[in-house]
Amino acid sequence: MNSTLVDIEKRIKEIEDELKNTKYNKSTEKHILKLKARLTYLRKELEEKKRREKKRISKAGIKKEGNARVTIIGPPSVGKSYLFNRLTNAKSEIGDYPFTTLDIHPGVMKYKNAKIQILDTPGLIKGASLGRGNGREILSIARDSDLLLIMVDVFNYDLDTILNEIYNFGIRINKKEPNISVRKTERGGIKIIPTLPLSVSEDYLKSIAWEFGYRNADITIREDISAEDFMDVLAGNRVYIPATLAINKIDLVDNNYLSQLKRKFGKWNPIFISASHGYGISTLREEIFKKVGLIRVYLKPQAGEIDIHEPLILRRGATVKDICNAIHRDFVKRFRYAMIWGRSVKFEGQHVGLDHRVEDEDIVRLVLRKY
Ligand SMILES: Nc1nc2c(ncn2[C@@H]2O[C@H](COP(=O)(O)OP(=O)(O)OP(=O)(O)O)[C@@H](O)[C@H]2O)c(=O)[nH]1
Ligand SMILES: [Mg+2]
Repeated sequence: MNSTLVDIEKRIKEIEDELKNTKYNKSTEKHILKLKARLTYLRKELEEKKRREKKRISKAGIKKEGNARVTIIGPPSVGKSYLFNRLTNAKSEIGDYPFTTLDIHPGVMKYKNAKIQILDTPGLIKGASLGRGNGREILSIARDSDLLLIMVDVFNYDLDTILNEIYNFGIRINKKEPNISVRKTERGGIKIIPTLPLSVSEDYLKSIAWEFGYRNADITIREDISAEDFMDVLAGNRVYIPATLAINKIDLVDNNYLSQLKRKFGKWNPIFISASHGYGISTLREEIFKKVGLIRVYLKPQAGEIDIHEPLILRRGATVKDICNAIHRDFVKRFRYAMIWGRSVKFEGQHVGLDHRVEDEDIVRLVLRKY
């Protein structure tokens, strides 16, 4: 680690400490916000420095496979590998000691015609986002996933540490990207242009933008946001990913204990499982399928029945063009129009073009030129 990295980390630590020791009230509000903005800025700088340095560090470099990618992430020994072995065709070592898994392992879960890549990762520990325990490799691969499967167990459920590390690495879970656009300008200072009333004052937002180095910019804000949301947008390297919480080893506790956990983690809608006994696994598979954002489209051949057993699996937001490409390279060239029955159209059998977006369970018939 070079000295600048250490420097930045030291400054981050100092600001974090100051934040911890500053009581929140009207008179400190502004100062706190400034500290937070600086913190975000420093974290971003740290991030970039580390990224540049990363070339040195071995990359996990795991090829994507299938229709979507899910990363299992959680503290050591909660049963990630046990679950991974159950969900996929692959094998990962299981052990009753922490850090049994040292590398990231890929496997594939087949479900409802979809192939979903699942990644088993080493236990995530405090400081992971700064590189402890292969943390950056784990979080890098998590950033590049369609879903995070956050896993804890009935005794080891320090979710806050995991969430903190995820957050500090620029991953925002179960949240949409804030609807803000930033346009740098030549002059005129920082202009905040809200399209609706905001709960954060414009002056605050301006001072944050200033901290981030903006001097002239038009910033359009199209929804009510928090100061954090705003910083995320200015920082610019955030990813927004859905997450599901699984709580493992329920075979070890009684119903009373489980009810307490349910209350504690209620807002997460966790899935309670036992990887070793198999409880809750089918619910979890279904949840994964739903949350990774896949849709099923049934193709209607020119003549004959729809093959409802064999849907085509696509990503949410896919268009007719994607369907063509998924079937045959030539189909886009030969495409005349498509007919659709289902949620994406106003009336049954509607004719649409290549850019039309399909929805889950649409029935699609492609009408093509002869060659
Ligand atoms: N009772 C019970 N034990 C489990 C369950 N799932 C896993 N275990 C045990 O928990 C221990 C850890 O399991 P692993 O799958 O290796 O845990 P891990 O999260 O992959 O651990 P690391 O790779 O070290 O991070 C092993 O002794 C497993 O047999 C479960 O559902 N119930
Ligand atoms: Mg493991």
